[in-house]
Amino acid sequence: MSIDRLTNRPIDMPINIIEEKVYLNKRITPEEAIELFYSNDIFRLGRMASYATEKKNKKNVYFIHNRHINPTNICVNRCKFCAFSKDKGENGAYQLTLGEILEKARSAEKGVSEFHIVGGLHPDLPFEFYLEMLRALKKEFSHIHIQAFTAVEIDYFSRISALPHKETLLRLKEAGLGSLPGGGAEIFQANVRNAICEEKISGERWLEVMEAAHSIGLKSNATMLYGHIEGYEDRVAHMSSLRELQDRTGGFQAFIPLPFHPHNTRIKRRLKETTGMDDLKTLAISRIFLDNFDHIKAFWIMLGEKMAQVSLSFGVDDIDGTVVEEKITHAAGAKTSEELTKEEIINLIQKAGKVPVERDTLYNIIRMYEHEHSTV
Ligand code: V47
Ligand code: SF4
Repeated sequence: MSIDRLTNRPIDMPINIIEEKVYLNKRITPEEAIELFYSNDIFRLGRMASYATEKKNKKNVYFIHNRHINPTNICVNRCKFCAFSKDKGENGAYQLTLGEILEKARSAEKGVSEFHIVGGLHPDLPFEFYLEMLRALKKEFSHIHIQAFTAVEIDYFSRISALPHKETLLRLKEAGLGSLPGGGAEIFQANVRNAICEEKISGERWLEVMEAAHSIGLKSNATMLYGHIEGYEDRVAHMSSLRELQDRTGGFQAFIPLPFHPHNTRIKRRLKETTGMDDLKTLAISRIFLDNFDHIKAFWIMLGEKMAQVSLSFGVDDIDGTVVEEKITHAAGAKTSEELTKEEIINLIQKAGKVPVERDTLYNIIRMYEHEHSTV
């Protein structure tokens, strides 16, 4: 057994064995994924991840013309890592009326194809409010896809309406819900989850909601919040649960690792932001490990534009979208802007040597920018 010079860790599984499996299109095991996390051979990880993504997506990098709307930051959960949420009545707490939500939707640029809507678990708003919101948005913007409500919100709606998950989702779908975003997943492992968000539904329940959504034809994404108190083993266990569910349902579209932003949060153990090395490793390993996910997304708002651009050489094939207004990460100290124009996104992708592809929420191609070159 040899010793890794950088980490001083025994190497009992040389990377070239894992590498061989990747290039033979074989699934890697959780143990092998953990081994990759302990490696600092970032170029090797990038080559493997690029191989894995190009097999699925060629040189295409997807983005969407979207607008985020957060109807309320009032939340009964108050997760320790969340700087966005407030108690009712607290300074800075807000709750948009239906009219204000519609105003935000009306302010969206021409060409927007998706509204991305997530918010806190409000103590008093009835389930009917959310159904009404979907109906009103669909009535005025029938052509715009609504991707809304994390699995955590869906479970909350099911509790306040006393309906099973599937019935809750069916009613939302009937009112206009098009798909689910991937939030609320955090880290599924109970010891970590209890330490950072003890009021939140368990990892098992998050997966049950997604299974119910997939069973009625609603696609979804899946996230992982990393860089707080979890270890590499927790990240891999989290991704293993997602890979297992995806084998059964095929309903996940993109996996989105979200780097923890520590400012104004109640997680004191780690006040530093994630490093570039950790961000690239996590994205690359997720691409290699989640062989049944079509897309790995770098949410540029959280990663920063430059890191998101570099990640396109580390397995990422989706860079999210125009966003316009972002409250969750900015409450926790994000320094990125809240909006990128389509032109700026196209430029980032082209300058990384990839082909920008504007997509809709379900990855139907709206336009490819194969032959255009910007000057910046
Ligand atoms: O679930 C909260 C995360 C998520 C912090 O599906 C934080 O396409 C970092 O899920 N530092 C909500 N992250 C956002 C989300 C999302 C974003 C963009 C695209 C999609 C998609 C989904 O934000 C939460 C939580 O994991 N979050 N606080 C923080 N301090
Ligand atoms: Fe509420 Fe979501 Fe923030 Fe947790 S992460 S406190 S559930 S808004």
